[in-house]
Amino acid sequence: MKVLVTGAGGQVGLDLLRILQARGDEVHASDVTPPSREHDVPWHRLDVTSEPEVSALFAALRPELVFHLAAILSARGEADPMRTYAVNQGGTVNVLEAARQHGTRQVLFTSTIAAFGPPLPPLVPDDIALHPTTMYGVTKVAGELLGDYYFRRYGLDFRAVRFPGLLSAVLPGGGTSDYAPLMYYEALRVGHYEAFCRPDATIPLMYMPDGLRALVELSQAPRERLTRCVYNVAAFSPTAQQIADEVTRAVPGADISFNPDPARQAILDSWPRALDDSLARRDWGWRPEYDLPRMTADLLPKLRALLPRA
Ligand code: AKB
Repeated sequence: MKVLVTGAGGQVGLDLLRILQARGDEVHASDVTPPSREHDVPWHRLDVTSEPEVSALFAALRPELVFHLAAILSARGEADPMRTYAVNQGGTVNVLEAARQHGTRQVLFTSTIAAFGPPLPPLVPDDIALHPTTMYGVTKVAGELLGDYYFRRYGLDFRAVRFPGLLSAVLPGGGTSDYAPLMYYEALRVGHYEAFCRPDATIPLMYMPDGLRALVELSQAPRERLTRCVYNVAAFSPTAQQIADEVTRAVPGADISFNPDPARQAILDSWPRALDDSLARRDWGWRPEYDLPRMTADLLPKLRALLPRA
């Protein structure tokens, strides 16, 4: 199958390319910047905000399946809301319209816990009023609604997951959930990390292999089993202190401290503490494999291999 990944140079894209290649797809990567890591797939320079560029690439490739990952995350998005609007919202409508015009069968979209905002119950279901507090969240809600529109209006098979904060050996760029991966990364790299959140900050988190599996499994699910286009997916919801304890247990001598940044803490406070993913479990058999200790055991050796302690 011919697959196009937008935003392929980001935290999710680089790992997704390998999985798609391993299953034998003809994979095409695209991003506005050149790849930061070795790869052996065709790499297309693509600015998703440019409708002519997006349309030309779709016309040339005619991808059957598209993973649309290109986006600016929450913290970086607050530094430049207009650019975030252009990339996240303009980029998504350009991709959906090009998919419709050039015969793409399915578009997978990565939404987020940032789509939600207060007031929220302790366990947040799929269907609840959406009050995002960041431009990133606003544009992800719009992306969900646009995809749903293209599905109902044109029959484009649009599917999306609402991701928790993701952790992997690839560092994220510009997210508010970054305190979690940075605890591991900096503990190994320099032996200490000052987190920009409170110790009791609690949001849903997920280890990347589960996140990638969620994308691939949702893509493969028979459409007739799906009762919606957009699904919550969840794994674990530790407090920041629990992550710090886990890191200091696994990296003896590491010092994790807290110095909350009011703006980023306010974003974290506006997000769900835990997600109800029962509809994903029921409709397409979603199950996470990693909790916090299992993730730590798998992630640390991978980070150690990349990062000899300074
Ligand atoms: C962010 O922090 O902006 C992202 C997200 C939770 O979607 N990692």
